Amino acid sequence: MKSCVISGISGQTGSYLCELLLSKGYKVYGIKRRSSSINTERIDHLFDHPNLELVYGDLADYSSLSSIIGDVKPDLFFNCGAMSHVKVSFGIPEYTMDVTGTGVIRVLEAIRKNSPSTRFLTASSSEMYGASPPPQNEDTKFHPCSPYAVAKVAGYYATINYREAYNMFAVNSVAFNHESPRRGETFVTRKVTIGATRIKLGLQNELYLGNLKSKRDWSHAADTAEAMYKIITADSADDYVISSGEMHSIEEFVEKVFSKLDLDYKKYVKFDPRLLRPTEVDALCGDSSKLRNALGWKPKYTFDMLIDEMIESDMKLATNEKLIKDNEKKI
Ligand code: GDR
Repeated sequence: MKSCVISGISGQTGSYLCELLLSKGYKVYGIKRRSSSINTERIDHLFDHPNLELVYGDLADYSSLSSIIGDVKPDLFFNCGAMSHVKVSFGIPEYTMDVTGTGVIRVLEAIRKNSPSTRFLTASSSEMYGASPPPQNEDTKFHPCSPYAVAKVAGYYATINYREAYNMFAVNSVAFNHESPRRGETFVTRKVTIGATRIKLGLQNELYLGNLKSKRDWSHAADTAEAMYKIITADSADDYVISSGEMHSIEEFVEKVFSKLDLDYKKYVKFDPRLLRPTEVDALCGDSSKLRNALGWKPKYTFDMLIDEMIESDMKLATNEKLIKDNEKKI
């Protein structure tokens, strides 16, 4: 049976990859960080799956990675783990470099020493382009604008270096923003769909946001996971951009979500300067023609389908919350 290891399996993209790899008949080993709180809700529905096993490990701890890779000798390794919040990385730059940057080197080293035929893919990021204007593709110059992006650039080049130095199958997927109902609650899209649905049901009156002028290229994380699988199983090792090719401002996203709920966002959205970043990435729009032409990838979701799915899911959560609150009042 083919096997794979996924770091960051409890995160958004890791959870979609886990479903995808299980559906393709892989034995999936998910790396879970030791924590006193439970944080596996995105994969809890797969808990009883006979081909899923969670193992303890940490991108900051070489020995755990080395023993997992040495024991499993997987066919594929997906590195989705990271300290992935751009704004947070300004507050903890050194930790971000350790986990998001050096973490890639730890996995590569563990593979080189214990299982050199394992194919490795790391989730690189459109944040690496930073201040380079759109459209961005595999040839665009990097100009990282945050400690997170700097760490991702380090991981990107480390991956290419291991490919060239040791002839390992080590590749980068350079994903632009990817969202879904499983998106972390502090990223802007999910913050907006949670806030707007709660406002619709009278559970909150205001939503505080930062810069609404920046522009992003948003895909669905399930489409991104499909692309990552195509990249790691391609005939030859290469790096690919994953993107929808559409660019929208944060304000457009906000306006669309609120108007789908028959709300005027201007009445509810407030500005909080604490949410601004010391350096902002103004505009990202990916050109993924290399991936589409060479590997036949095509996203299943449109921008509107993505938003509709996120609203529907958060509306269910808000409705449950309201029911509980209304019942509490009756008791
Ligand atoms: P990003 O995603 O930084 O692009 O990185 P995020 O959703 O955090 O920000 C997108 C844009 O929205 C603006 N913004 C806000 N952002 C957040 N989080 N919270 C707010 O209240 C808010 N108000 C406005 C931001 O300034 C920014 O311009 C994501 C992460 O998932 C990375 O890990 C990944 O590599 C890239 O996408 C591709």
